[in-house]
Amino acid sequence: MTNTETRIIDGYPFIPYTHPTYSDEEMVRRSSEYYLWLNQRRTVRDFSDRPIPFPVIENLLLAASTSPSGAHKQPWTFCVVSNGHLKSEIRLAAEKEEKESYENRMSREWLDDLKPLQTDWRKPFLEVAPYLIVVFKKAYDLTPDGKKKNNYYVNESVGLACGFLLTAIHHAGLVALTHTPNPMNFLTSLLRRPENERPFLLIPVGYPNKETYVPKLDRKNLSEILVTY
Ligand code: IYR
Repeated sequence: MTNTETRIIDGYPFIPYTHPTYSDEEMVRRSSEYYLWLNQRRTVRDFSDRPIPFPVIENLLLAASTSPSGAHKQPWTFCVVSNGHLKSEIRLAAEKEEKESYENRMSREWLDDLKPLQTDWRKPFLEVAPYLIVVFKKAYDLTPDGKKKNNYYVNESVGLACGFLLTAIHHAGLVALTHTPNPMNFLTSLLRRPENERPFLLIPVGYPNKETYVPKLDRKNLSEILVTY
């Protein structure tokens, strides 16, 4: 019988935690299989407009929200946009900023670095993808009576949640794009977010279009990313 009893430590409840463990061989096999599966994830810019059931999106966000966060503050809000009119407004505003960025704000080096990806200021996926998940970070929380409550390691926390979200999307058989229109404050006004929230990432989710191509890119190998001591 496993112990399911809550223990009170210094006035705070703790519950027993168990997690399956594996033999060394099994761990090598499982970790390798997971890597091979995750390595098939690609950022996709060419979406189909095929609809996705909303419960899928809800599950993806539940998965994202299992991410660790500073002091367990969960400093994130996920705005999900499927309304065609709003998607068009987002596209229009994003393209306005992106055009300015590509034509005047980004350095030559940056533009050259993007050439292998063949991106430009046009963002049709903002209207085509069935859902846009706009992730906001909460710089601080607001109590119902308007008091500010601190959040901690907000960028790390929300970045981790977005990573969890991307793997969940991959697991569901869907694709995503981590889009960062710059600046993105137009999302605060278009989505009428409160003053404590800042846009973090815009993630279109959907099926890839038929005959989608992605850039032929290599990932760094272990010797480039691993230092052992
Ligand atoms: N935000 C622009 C530019 C862009 C920047 C990076 I760094 C990328 O990896 C890809 C694009 C855009 O979304 O096109």
